[in-house]
Amino acid sequence: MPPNSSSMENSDTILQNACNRTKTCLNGKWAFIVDPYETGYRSHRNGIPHDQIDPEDRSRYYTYFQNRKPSHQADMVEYDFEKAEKIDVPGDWNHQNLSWKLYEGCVWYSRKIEHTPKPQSRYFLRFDAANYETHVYLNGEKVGMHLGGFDPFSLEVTSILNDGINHLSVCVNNRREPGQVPNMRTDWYNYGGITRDVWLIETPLQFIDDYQIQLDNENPQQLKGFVKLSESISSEIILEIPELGFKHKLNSNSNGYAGLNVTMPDFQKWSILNPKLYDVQISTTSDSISDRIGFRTIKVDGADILLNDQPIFLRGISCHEEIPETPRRAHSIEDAKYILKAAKELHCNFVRLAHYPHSENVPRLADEMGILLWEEIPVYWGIQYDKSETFDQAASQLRTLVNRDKNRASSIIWSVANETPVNESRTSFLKRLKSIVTEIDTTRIVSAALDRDELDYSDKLKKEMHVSDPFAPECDVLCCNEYLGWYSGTPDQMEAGVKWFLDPNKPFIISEFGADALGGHRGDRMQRWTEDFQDYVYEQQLKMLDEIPTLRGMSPWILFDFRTPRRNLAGIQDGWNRKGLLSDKRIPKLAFERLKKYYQEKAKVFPDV
Ligand code: GCB
Repeated sequence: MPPNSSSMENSDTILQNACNRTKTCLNGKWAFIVDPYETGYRSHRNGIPHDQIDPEDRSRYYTYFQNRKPSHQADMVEYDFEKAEKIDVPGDWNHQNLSWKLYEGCVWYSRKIEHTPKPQSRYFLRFDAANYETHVYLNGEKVGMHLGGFDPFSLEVTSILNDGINHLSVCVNNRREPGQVPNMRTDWYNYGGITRDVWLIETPLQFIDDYQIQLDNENPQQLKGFVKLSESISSEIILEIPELGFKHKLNSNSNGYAGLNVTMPDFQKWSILNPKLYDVQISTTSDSISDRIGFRTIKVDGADILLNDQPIFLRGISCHEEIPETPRRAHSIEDAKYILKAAKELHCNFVRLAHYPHSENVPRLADEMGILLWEEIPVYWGIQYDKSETFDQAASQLRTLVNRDKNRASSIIWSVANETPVNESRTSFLKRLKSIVTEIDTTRIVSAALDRDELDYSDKLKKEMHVSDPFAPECDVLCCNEYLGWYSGTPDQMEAGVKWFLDPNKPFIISEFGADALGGHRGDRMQRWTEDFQDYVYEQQLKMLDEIPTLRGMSPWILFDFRTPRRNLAGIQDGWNRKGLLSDKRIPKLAFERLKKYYQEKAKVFPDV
């Protein structure tokens, strides 16, 4: 569907910490209609979306969002949500019915909401994610639309919500389009539907819309940030951390904004070894909200990454948000535990959340587990860097991610892109994305997974590596993906040594390396697709990386095998990328043990703080 710019989200509300607000959960069984010809969405004659046609001229037979019932026995209505199939929300549709496994296109969801709205309250429909283009209708009225598959959005419905039964209809379309972010080609599965929780959130008429409460990196006794109210009003705001006996009064200006810069009493810093979180309460005369926040500093000094002013090494792993055993898109807190616990078993202190924003459950759990995170948006490979609509979608996804997780201690790196082809429009695109991050958050590291200059897919390995991407100087930490021994040459060619030529004053992270191995497939270490070959690649990679003086971390590709329609080698791939250190059955491959041992040793040289 081409984006319908006339009906973007209906408010610019942030609803910071949405998960801890007064809310009604709308998860459960929803009615579901698969609508590949977009019959319920647009007119069959001219393709105009029904919701843009004058109600008088609309064909009343097909406007699914009106949820019509035949009014007499001769009346014609060609849909019926009551008789339609039922589907679990949240959850991708692909795993819920075999016939929807590879479906990409338009679907309709519908459910009733029984509610008694309070006169002194406002109401927002909150979708934690739906992939990719979503149109939301309540009681037959359009309340807004959203573009983006992995970012939350909130739509105000106060004036439409009736006392009693309300009818919610949601049209979701996951068809891949050239102008989207990501676009047509990725290396992951295009799970469709309402993939994360849905809530009806209640707020007072004037509420605390947003806040940022972080330590000042340069002055770590100082709490810095702001509180922003939903309305442009002057008001007293109270910030409390009860465990510390801390209470501080702020006054918002006439824009409803109050800057924060206050000395903290003695407190314990959040760290990998002691992921201490404090209950933080913010209140006004009309609203109050509570969050759990950890206070730490993160910065770069020469080639070091400093957590609370102490050098750290990021013992990482990359992961997709997928449960391979089903397989399905992951979304819940239990799913987040499944993934992060596996990373802990590998002795990781760092996880790269590739290649799109993962559910908010992940950073919240990582906060509790003391795991550091890389967060990213799907500016991936060759998207349309010269199109302003594409930039707007990337910018909106990035803004939403940074706003959502800017109070999470675990989140330390914002990545604006992955493996993007170097040219002028792409570099200016990435620079503009970086400035979007720094407008919101100056307390974290900004980077992108770049390519090395010697990018080739030949069977002979180059011996010297450089990263002179023009976006590299913009990155606080230099991050590079490389597949030496897999896509370039073979692991035996690495024995002779590969040298990296890098800025000696910047930390370096290898954001990806790896090799495919079918779990349980054993053989000669030079036999491709075996666990032995993958292990050999890891052996050579780790030897090579240890020679790089500025190396401060790595996130090899990848924790689990993952589904991807790009990988079609029968008997080996069968629709899976096999670079997981754990198979799709969660069984460790040889390289899992090798990396784990390497990390255990690394932790002795670079102890966690
Ligand atoms: C990459 C991509 C990642 C792919 C991986 C691969 O460089 O960043 O998304 O899945 O390579 O396995 O080829």
